Amino acid sequence: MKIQLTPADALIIADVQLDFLPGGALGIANGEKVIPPVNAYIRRFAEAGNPVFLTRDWHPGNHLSFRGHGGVWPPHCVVDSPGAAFSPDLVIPGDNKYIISKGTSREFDAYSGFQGTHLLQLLQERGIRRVMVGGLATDYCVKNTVLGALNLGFTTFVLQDACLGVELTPGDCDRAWSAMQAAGAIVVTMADIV
Ligand code: VGL
Ligand code: ZN
Repeated sequence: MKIQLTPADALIIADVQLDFLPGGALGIANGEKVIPPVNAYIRRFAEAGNPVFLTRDWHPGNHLSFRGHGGVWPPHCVVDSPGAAFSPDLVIPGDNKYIISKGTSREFDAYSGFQGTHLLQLLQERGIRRVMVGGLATDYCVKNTVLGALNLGFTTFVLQDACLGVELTPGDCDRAWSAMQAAGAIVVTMADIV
C-alpha cells in the first residue's frame, strides 16, 4: 500500500508513559521496543507539517480502575507521578503537537483517546479526515482509540510496527488486531507511508 500524507492526516500515539514500560506499574513486556518506531513516525509527520496527538493516561490516586477502588489494575499513571511521565526517550515535537489526558476523573475510565477529551474537536478544527494510530497498549488504548476513530467517521490506519499490548489473557493482542480490522481499520507499516 502507498499512503501519501496530506494535510488531512494526523498521527495519534497512545500512552508511551513510564508506567506502561518495563519497570513501570503496568509495564508491557518489551514496551520500550515501540519507542524507536514511534519516534520515526513522529518525525515523519512533524517534517510533513502534520499534527501529532499524544495521549496519556492521567488518573487520580483513587481511580475506579485501580485495585481496591473497584478495578483490576494496579495503580498507574497517577497525575504528576513519575510513572505518568512520557518516556524520556520519546521525542515530542516542539510544536503542532497536542497532549490529550484521559481517565482524569475518578468515576470514569477511558481506554479511548476520544472518551472525555477534546481530541475529536481538535481533529475537526484542523480538518483531519484520516488518523494513524500507534503506541501502547494494542489491546486497550490503541484498540479503543482506533474503534472510536472509525465510529466517528475517520479513515483509520493502525501502525503495526509501532504498537505493543498488555496481553492480560493470551490472545488479547491477536483479538484486538482482528477486531480493529473487522471494524474497518487498515493495518500499515512505515514502508507504506511514502
Ligand atoms: C490502559 C490499562 C490501564 C490503556 C489504561 O490506555 O491502554 N491500559 N489503563
Ligand atoms: Zn489506566
